[in-house]
Amino acid sequence: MQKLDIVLYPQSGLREVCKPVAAMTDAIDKLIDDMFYTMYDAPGIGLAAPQIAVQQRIIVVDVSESKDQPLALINPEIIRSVGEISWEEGCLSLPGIYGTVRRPSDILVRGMNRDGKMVQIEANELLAICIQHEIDHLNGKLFVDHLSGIKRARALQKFRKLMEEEAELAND
Ligand code: K1U
Ligand code: ZN
Repeated sequence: MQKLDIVLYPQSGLREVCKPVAAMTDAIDKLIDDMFYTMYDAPGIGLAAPQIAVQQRIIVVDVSESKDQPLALINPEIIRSVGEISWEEGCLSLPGIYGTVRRPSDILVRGMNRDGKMVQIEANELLAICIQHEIDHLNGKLFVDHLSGIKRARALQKFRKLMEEEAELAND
């Protein structure tokens, strides 16, 4: 398995709408293995293909504490959503930045699993939040886009500052 580089904001690939996967292949299966490896290593609870510079509709998530409940979905679609939940989200493409996002708390999501079978999954709380966060990535959307104008501006300003500081440290 291979650890892949994670694309950071403001790279333009994070703002693209990803293409549906036509069919499950060995190459997609390997990509999913690499995505899980990269996600667990980061560490994160989710990862979407555009975060590793692949503009295809693939997500992986595992919100379990024991890190033994991997879920990969290809061409995921939310077909029902109800309720409301607020959660402080982070993003591997905006490391060091957090913000409270309000989303539906309960969702029904449909997609293909890595065996090529169509599945429907009921998700709530953190799993529902994480799946929605990852599907947003497939549509070129980031969690900061859910924040109010001022909070979004502050979060992005903080991220630019963090990146500048990191670049300065690397040059020392
Ligand atoms: O898609 C991503 O950028 C991954 C992101 C997913 C996510 C986090 C929080 C709410 C919704 C979606 C992350 O995994 S950020 C890292 C993180 O949240 C975490 C890392 C280690 C342990 C627990 C959480
Ligand atoms: Zn993210």
